[in-house]
Amino acid sequence: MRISQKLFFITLIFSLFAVPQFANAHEHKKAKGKVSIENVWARATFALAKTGAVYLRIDNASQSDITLLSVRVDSSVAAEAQLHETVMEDEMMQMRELESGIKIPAGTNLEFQPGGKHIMLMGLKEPLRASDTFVLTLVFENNKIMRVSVEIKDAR
Ligand SMILES: [Cu+2]
Repeated sequence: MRISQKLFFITLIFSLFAVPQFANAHEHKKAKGKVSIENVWARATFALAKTGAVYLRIDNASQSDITLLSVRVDSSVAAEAQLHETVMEDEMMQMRELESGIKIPAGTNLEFQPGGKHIMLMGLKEPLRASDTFVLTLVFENNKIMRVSVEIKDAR
């Protein structure tokens, strides 16, 4: 096997085993030493919306620092997904893309929430309808990939 094929298979195997743990409101199981993605949801949009936002929490209970590099959704959901932060500029709330990703030190959490860091969907193909779901792919450093199901909620 050539090196590139080997790398492909290693990546594939990793992504098969990197099944994220979904948080459950009633039971809080947290495996020690793992990276888990919790409370994944997106806000339902109005009919003609071209952008949407996804929120979630990344719990890095592992011994190593990790870096979230980028996020992706299928092109049937949106043209692009970006990591954004909200900042105050000239007394105005502005959004800025975090192009070099976000580091999550070992033993810490990263929270994406309304008014703060969020995952922005640009060029929505269809509005996000409450109770629908779609898949979000999180790409970490070292070719580590996690896929989570995003639940769309009516949060007005
Ligand atoms: Cu944004």
